[in-house]
Amino acid sequence: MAKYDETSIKILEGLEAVRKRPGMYIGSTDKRGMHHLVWEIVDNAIDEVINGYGNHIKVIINKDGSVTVADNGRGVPIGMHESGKSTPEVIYTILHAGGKFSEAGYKVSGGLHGVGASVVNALSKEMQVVIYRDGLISSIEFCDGGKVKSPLKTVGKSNKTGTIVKFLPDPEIFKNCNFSFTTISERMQENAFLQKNLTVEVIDEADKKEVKYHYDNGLISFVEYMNEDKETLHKVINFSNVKSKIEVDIAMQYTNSYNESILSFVNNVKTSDGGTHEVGFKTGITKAFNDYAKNNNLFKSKDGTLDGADVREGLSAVISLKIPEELLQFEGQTKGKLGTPEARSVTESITYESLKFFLEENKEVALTILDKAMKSKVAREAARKAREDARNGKNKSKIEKNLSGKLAPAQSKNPKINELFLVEGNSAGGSAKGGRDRKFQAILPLRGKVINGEKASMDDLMKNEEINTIIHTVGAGVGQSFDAADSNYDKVIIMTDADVDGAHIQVLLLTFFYRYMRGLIEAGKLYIAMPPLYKLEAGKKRFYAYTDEELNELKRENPGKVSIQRYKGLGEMNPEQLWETTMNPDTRSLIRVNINDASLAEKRVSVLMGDKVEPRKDWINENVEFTMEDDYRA
Ligand code: 28F
Repeated sequence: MAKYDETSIKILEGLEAVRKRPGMYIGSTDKRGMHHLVWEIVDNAIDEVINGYGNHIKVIINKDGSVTVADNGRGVPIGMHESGKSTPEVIYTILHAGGKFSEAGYKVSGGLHGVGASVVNALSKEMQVVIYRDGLISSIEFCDGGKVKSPLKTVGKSNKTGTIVKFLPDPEIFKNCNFSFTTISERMQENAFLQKNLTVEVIDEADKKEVKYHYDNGLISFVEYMNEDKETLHKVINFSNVKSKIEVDIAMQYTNSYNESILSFVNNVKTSDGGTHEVGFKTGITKAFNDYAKNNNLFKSKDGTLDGADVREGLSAVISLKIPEELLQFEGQTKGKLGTPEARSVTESITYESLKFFLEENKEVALTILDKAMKSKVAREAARKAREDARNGKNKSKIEKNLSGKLAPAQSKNPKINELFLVEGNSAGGSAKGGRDRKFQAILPLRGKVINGEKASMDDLMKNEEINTIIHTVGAGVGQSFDAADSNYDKVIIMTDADVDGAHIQVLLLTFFYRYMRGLIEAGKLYIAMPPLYKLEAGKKRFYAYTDEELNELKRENPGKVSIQRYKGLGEMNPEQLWETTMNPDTRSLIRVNINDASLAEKRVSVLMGDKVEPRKDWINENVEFTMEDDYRA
């Protein structure tokens, strides 16, 4: 490795630019953007570990809203830079001082992140960096978006090495945000899965919560974790190999569920949109299983083949590649898709060869998986036929009759403005029909509990009346044929009671949308309505509170005699009240359902929907927030 060179730091732009347009650097200034600050700092610590320095990373959410990240790597160099400033000052105040990760001979990690620590500083009210290195403890402090408050100075002596960064996001930039222990610990756990020697700790000082992750079995543990609440068909299959300088490590396991869940990483950075490595993996497993089936006469007809989708039913897999910098290529707007062409052929051949060998050695496992794949093939062919029948007008009148009884359609036929409310229960449906603006709002009351999306197969789902009605009302197809552009509605809004049952129905519906109409979520068209929890009347004035805090505030603002009603269900509101509080675009709040992390959503969905009761109970009590990230006021 080349010696790092402090002159290699490039000085490109001032921190002002970052403060002017934060979105350009961290995506957004909501909760997600604020967490991005943590990832930037954590990624630097991870890089140090990937390079073989240090094995422990700690993240602390402090009581004052700041975050501390610490590693036990080499410590940021503390010498002087040619500019007359200390190296840490340069690194933390000059944008793209990330010469660090390339010219400095410091091996690149992901190549995806790395807009760097200076961006975090630019967007922080306070930042402190403490460095353990060269027998010294050195500290530098910044404030107000990267102004030096106290230059680098020695504050003590120590034989330890490492870097500690503490920062407080600027409240003027991140409004009403706070750090989430769950979000941070989930991401850190992922890091621990990918880096066998790493121990991570996450501590929430405010809520007194603490977790520690360390996995000796890496990807195997990752897949076991993904399938924790599912019924698995065999032990995790794990293989790895290196070809053309590309290192491939894969773990995979089938469950009795109907869903596939493939996660991929390149140099420890998640490739959310897949890319050439995923394509190669899929081709590799399809070939390996087809070969095996053919060679063992498992096909009924001579020209039988299994589709990729059949071979992936019930599959959970993690693909991790290490690619040298010169071969790295990312695509897509968020650079979450691997473009490197070699990654495709390398992953395909490693997968094919390793799996072929495995199947030959493990006949029982091979037959179990193939039996499932064959069943999938039969079911999918049946579903395809049913869809074709529907397209050709068969059964059409039946569907329309079904719809006409339940759906209260909007007068407008404009998919750019129309809204569809999915309403729990018939009585609430009645209020919603009475209260809505019929010009653009349609109401679909749902009876009973919607079918469980995790356990049901596509076939079962299509037979369920509630689900069928939703599919036909939205009118944009389902599963692989779903296209959000065909949706009859700009917003599909789930409206349930604000109680545990309501939360459960929400989750069932979310599961269904997540599995079978994911495009609707990705297009930002799925919402959750927020009915008020309380009505407070003071004299002639009437107020609504959506949280307990709001209620307390209202009580403070209206001293004296007040009457408070707690709404147990939507049905308790009359149509006018429901309109005013929950449906009127001028006064309501909606939560936009936002799945930014399929793996975690997947995990949550299976915790909730899987066979085991305990995790489900805990989840409902703790996480009514689910995958809803931003509070979107429409
Ligand atoms: C809590 C966050 O940021 N850890 C880091 C290092 C180590 C080196 C380094 C970082 C040198 C010249 C830029 C040390 N010794 N944790 C962290 N640990 N950065 S950030 O180098 C930065 C470059 O320009 C390091 C030798 N080489 C590199």
